[in-house]
Amino acid sequence: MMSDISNKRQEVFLKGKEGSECTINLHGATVTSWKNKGEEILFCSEKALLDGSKAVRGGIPLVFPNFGPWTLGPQHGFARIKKWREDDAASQSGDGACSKVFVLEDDEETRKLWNERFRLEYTVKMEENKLTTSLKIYNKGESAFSFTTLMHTYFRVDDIDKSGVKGLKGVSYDDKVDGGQHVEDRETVRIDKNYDRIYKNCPGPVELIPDVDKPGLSRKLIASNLNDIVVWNPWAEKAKSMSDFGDDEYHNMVCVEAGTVSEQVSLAGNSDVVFSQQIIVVDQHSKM
Ligand code: TA6
Repeated sequence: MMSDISNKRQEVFLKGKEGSECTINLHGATVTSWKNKGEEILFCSEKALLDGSKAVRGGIPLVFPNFGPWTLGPQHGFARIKKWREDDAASQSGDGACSKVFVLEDDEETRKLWNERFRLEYTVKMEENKLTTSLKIYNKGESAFSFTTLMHTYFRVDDIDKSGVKGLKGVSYDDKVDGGQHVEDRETVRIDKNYDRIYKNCPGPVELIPDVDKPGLSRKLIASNLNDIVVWNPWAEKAKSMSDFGDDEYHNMVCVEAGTVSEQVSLAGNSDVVFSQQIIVVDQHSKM
């Protein structure tokens, strides 16, 4: 008898050596945890809902087919709140890597919102010191469709006041809090208030430095086809307004999100495109 799976955790695990483990919830195919050699790299709110009632507040929610407020449906689109299925046949493991593949296709519910035929194939690959998330988007229809997409990665930090983001100097950004367009002039962006910025057409990898007093430690984000970087922290006031986020949890997270959001992507009928990010744990002090 089919259980009511919408109310149960539907988790899939990738297990590696030395305490490395990745957890993916079929709700939104959301990576909810990545422990690299036992160290949790991602942030997931203790109040996050995993029962399918709303997007997971943490990990790596997937944004498709629309980043931000959407006249046709829920903010950030439906991909992060739909139930995905695991493609068992595509799972792989060996030579120090293991991966799982998840699939979402259009259905009556999505077509009511966005009348397009699509197939999404999402691959989560875990290696030592690296997590790669790749999203392949197929347009199953005959005519082109347009979308924006983003990997909404929540990184864990011990203390937001000590953290910083490198690699954004000289990049223009839309400031969604204070308004206007600006150019970043800092080598390291420090977060000291509500940040909600879209850095556009970033030339290269960005790095999250969890503690600027330990510059040898970072999380390097190398994106492919995802040229915009969103930096977000709700800070104190917004944190209090979020029921699935602890009032003080803003101290322990920062979102650094690779996406293509500043312009719509047009995908021709019967074709596909791949977007991916590599998150690399850098520890320059570790033994080579
Ligand atoms: O990525 C930044 C952002 O667009 C913010 O504006 C904020 O809304 C955040 O996403 C979280 O959105 P959510 O719909 O998950 O509450």
